Amino acid sequence: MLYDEKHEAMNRDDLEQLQFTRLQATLERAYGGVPFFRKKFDAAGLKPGDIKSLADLTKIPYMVKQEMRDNYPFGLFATPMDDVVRLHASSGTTGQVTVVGYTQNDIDNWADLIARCLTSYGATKHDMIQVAYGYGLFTGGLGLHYGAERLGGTVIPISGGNTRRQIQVMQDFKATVLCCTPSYALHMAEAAGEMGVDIRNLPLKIGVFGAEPWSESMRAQAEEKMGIDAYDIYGLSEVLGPGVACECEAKDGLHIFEDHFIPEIIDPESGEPLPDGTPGELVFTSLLKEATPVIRYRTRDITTLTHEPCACGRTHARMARVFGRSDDMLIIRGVNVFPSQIEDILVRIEGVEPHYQIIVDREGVMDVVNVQVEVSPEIFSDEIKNLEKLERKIAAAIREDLAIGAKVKLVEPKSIQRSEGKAKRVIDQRDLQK
Ligand code: DLL
Repeated sequence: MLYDEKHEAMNRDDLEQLQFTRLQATLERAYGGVPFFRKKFDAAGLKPGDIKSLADLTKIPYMVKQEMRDNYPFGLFATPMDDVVRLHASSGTTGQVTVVGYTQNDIDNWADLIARCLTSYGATKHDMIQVAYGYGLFTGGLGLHYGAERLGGTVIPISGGNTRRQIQVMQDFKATVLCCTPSYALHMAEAAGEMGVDIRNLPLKIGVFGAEPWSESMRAQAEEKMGIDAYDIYGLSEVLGPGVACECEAKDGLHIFEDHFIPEIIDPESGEPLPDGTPGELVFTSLLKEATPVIRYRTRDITTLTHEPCACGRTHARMARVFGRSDDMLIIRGVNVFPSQIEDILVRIEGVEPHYQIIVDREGVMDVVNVQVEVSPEIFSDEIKNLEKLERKIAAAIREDLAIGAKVKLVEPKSIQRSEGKAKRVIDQRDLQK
């Protein structure tokens, strides 16, 4: 089933024509309304009118997250604040936040795109949709919420957390669709088992999982343990929130809503465009967003694109599941964390050396973060109880600043391997490829 057959199954020529018309309007709006874009275009010697075809898009310089941070909070807004009806922010913590705005049209378009996703997973207005993504500045909860209402389903706006209550509500309200991160879904399945509830025997039939990398083996586990079909949903706050791309019944890549976004894949080192099938960094240009348009925004997500036809009838290009990042951002239980943020905390603590390693693993279904930190020889020869105290102090600082739990271990001076090039700060032992 297609929610918007006219746009989702458009033939390529018509789609490209539509993209170009919308691109021109976006460029005019950005150039006219946002000094940042005007400066950027002027510096490149470009005017919106110089973009005479979709191929000309490559003349425009890329946009990066740092530029969003530099313009915090509202510097990239293309509409007056009176027309902005909602704000969201990326899930990064202090210092890393980027703010995005939505006009009423933006909210309407977003709801339509989520309704498309839910339809492609087989949901209808008869469904009872439990939205267990976090509500708030994070786009997950409210994004899914409005889309589920647009579809006409019944929304349970439970937000994240309080797992026993999630299971109770799922059971009592007879939820048929569950929206949350894949790791939280697996955690729910475990918790249900402990409560003596077998989710397979409940009416739940569809999982709408995203916001973090996951794997085919996680899909298989979720489907088996919950008796559902689990589908991938992708998006990022800077570009929209959830609903930039979603899987269809074929579960063979995520259709990118190309009537709203132009995707590109580039070499993260050289910035050169790459052909279909070659892994690279995903770049998006928004075509309809009014409040915070993006032009050639580098997501840092690594994937491949394909324009091969899909069995479902949608003509939009597909991306493979995201299988890496071109920066070192980690997503720990849904919270975006940069190693540099951990480093900032360590350097504030006396006796700690700037040599550290972050080891991320998955125990059962939960992400576990171990931080190994070198200490000065004087500290290392101190009593065990003082070392333990210091470990607790660092862990508390990490929890307070970054909202993630980490196990901290102090290690001997010079025991962490030194690198000759870039330091390898992160060892990610979670196997997300399987
Ligand atoms: O995570 C939006 C979202 C909410 C998507 C709910 C899906 C469901 P941010 O907090 O800005 O927005 O984080 C965006 O999360 O650049 C990816 O690295 C990662 N990500 C999002 N969806 C997926 C996915 C939301 N399906 C960043 N698979 C993105 C892998 C994902 N990674």
